[in-house]
Order: sequence, then structure tokens, then C-alpha cells
Amino acid sequence: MPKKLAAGNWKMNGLRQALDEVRALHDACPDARCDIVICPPATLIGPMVEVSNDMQIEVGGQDCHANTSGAHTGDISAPMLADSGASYVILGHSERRASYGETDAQVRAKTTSAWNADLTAIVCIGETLEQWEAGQTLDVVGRQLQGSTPDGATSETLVIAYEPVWAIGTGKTPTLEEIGAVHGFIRDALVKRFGEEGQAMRIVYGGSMNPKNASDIAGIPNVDGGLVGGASLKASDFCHIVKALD
Ligand code: G2H
Repeated sequence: MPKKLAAGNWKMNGLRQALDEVRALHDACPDARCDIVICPPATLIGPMVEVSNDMQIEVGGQDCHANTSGAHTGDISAPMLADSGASYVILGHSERRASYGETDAQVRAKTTSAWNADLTAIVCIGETLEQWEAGQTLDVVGRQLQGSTPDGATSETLVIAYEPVWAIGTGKTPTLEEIGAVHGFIRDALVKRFGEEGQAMRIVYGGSMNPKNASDIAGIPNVDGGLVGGASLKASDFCHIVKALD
């Protein structure tokens, strides 16, 4: 079974003072057995790497450009993230797909760029409420999975995050059975495409994961961790989730 991953997605939250939460997280969960990564805003990546240097906490970006450099005002490349000390990057989050029209092909190109910079890509996929209600979840997830991930993925370079869009920041989640069915479907697709390596790839759940539901979600087969937004901002809440995944 893959080692579980607790990934915090701080989104556009956090000034320097928020680094205290990283120290508090370390103090609260010093011996975590799962992998921990926090993806703060780009402005905090360097400072967070310094703070977490002696801790078992890795740092990631929330997006990268597909190119390594060039005239792309406001963007950050994968080598820049790596140069700041990041080791992961979230790609294709539904907020970026919705706000910036990111397509599967773009996410796939960004993933290749991330790999070239030795970053592990956390590629997000998930259906909207409309698609969920229309019973299209597996179609959408299967299409996004295929379209957003390049060939040659390994368990070291790729993490899949299943995030139903309607569960993000809403407090709503699918039932445990529903999450299990989608993760099982993703596992089958990964094994079909990547062989044995697909068995070892981590499939994490995201969408209103919190200290109350973390243990139940962590116990579902093929759930190898969580991508946690709001509940990763407070060390005490995130530590609860880390412990549930341990
Ligand atoms: C989903 C998740 C983090 P939240 O976006 O990726 O956010 O846990 O706040 O629903």
C-alpha cells in the first residue's frame, strides 16, 4: 500500500506570520508516519522551506507555467519552484480550471515541465455539481485523468487528487461509498495505463476534508491521503488530519 500523503493547499491565504502554523504543526505531530507537504502561496515557498528545513514537512507550489522561462508576466516556472526549495506542485486544481480556463492539455504540459524540474505533480481531477447530478462523474474523471497526465508517470512523480468541485469549501462531501467507487475507478485506470506502477501511485481525496471526517475518509480503500484546503490553515486541525492518515 502506498505511504499516505497529507497535502495542505493554502490557496491565496497566508502572510509571513502564518509560518508559525508550520512550527506548530511540527510540534503537534513530530513523528508523523505519513508524508506531509504544504503548498503555500508562492511568496511563502522560500521562507517556508527555511522554516521546515529540519522537519518532515515538504513544500509545494500551487501551479506552474509549462515553459521554463520567458515573457509570461506573473507566472512562475517549475524550475523556479524547485529553485525555491519546493518538491511538489499542485496542477489543474478546479479553481484554476474554472478561473483561467485551464484545459487537460495544458495541465498535461505543466506536469511534464514539473517532472523535468524534479517536482512531484499533484494533478487534480473532479466533476462539477451538474456533472455529478447527471451521473457523469466517472466519464469526466476518466477523461481528465487521461488528458491531464503524460505517459511515463511513476509513483514518485505523480499523485492524483480526486476533488469533486461541488465539495470544495462547501462542507459537503460524497458518501464514503461514493468516494470509494471513484477512487477504485481511478486505481483501475492507473493500473491499466501504467501497469504495476499504477498500483503504487497515490490517489488522494480533496473537498471539505476536516478533522471530523478525516478518519472515515482515510479508511476507504484506495484513498492514499488528502488534499486539504481550509482545514490545513490551522495547525491543530491539520495535525488531526495527519494523525488520521498515519
Ligand atoms: C479542495 C480543497 C483543497 P477545501 O480545493 O484542494 O479545499 O478542503 O477547503 O475544500
